[in-house]
Amino acid sequence: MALTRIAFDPTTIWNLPRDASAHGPALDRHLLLNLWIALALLVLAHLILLIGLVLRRSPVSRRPWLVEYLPLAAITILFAALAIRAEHLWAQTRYTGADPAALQVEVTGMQFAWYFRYPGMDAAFGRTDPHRIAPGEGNPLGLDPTDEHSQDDIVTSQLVLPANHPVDLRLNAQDVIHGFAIPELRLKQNAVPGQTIHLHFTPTIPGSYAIQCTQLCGLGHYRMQATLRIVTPGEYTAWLASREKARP
Ligand SMILES: [Cu+2]
Repeated sequence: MALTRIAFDPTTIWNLPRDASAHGPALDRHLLLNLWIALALLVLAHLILLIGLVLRRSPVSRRPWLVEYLPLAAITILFAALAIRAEHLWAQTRYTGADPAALQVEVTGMQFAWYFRYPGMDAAFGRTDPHRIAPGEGNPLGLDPTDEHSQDDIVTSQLVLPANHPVDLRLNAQDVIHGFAIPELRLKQNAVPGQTIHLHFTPTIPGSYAIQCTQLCGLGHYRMQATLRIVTPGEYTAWLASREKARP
């Protein structure tokens, strides 16, 4: 009888959402490692308690370094190592620098919507002017039409990205702090007014995913959602061409 090899998939065991980014599996493995270590420490602590109860020895130890300082030092080193590894994984999507060929997309959070801007054929984002912000007139980001780089910019309310191509998002907020989060891409980052925060990653599995706001940003926070569509490179090119044609 042939044995079927079952692949170990942490997302199914811990009921995590599907993983649709290149950096996600490493984060999941680290999360899983943390959970197993926490479980092992819990069991160990209860075993030590039980042994102490059963043996009923004097609580005064003649070797405090062995029962107190050594375990304390080991746990401190373990937690520091876990924190350093977690920081390293976190920084991979922020501080290591995006791929030079990465697709540039600007994300703006405002009460209560997300807008996405693509730089168009000139690959340069045009100037924006806060005085020109007019969502009711189709200019939610305040694009300045007198700037030549603004004229081919594409603003959408849906984020469309090609699969397996690096992406560099620049995150802004117009009014208050919003939380840009896509659980399936293992991404979560505050969008802060006055700051441009870069987030770079590679989406992998085509599909539709919810973009959520994870900061309580006002009365309409509950409806501040958008959709991320990961498509094939061919579909992405066709979508971009259709948006360019539809531009006023
Ligand atoms: Cu928000």
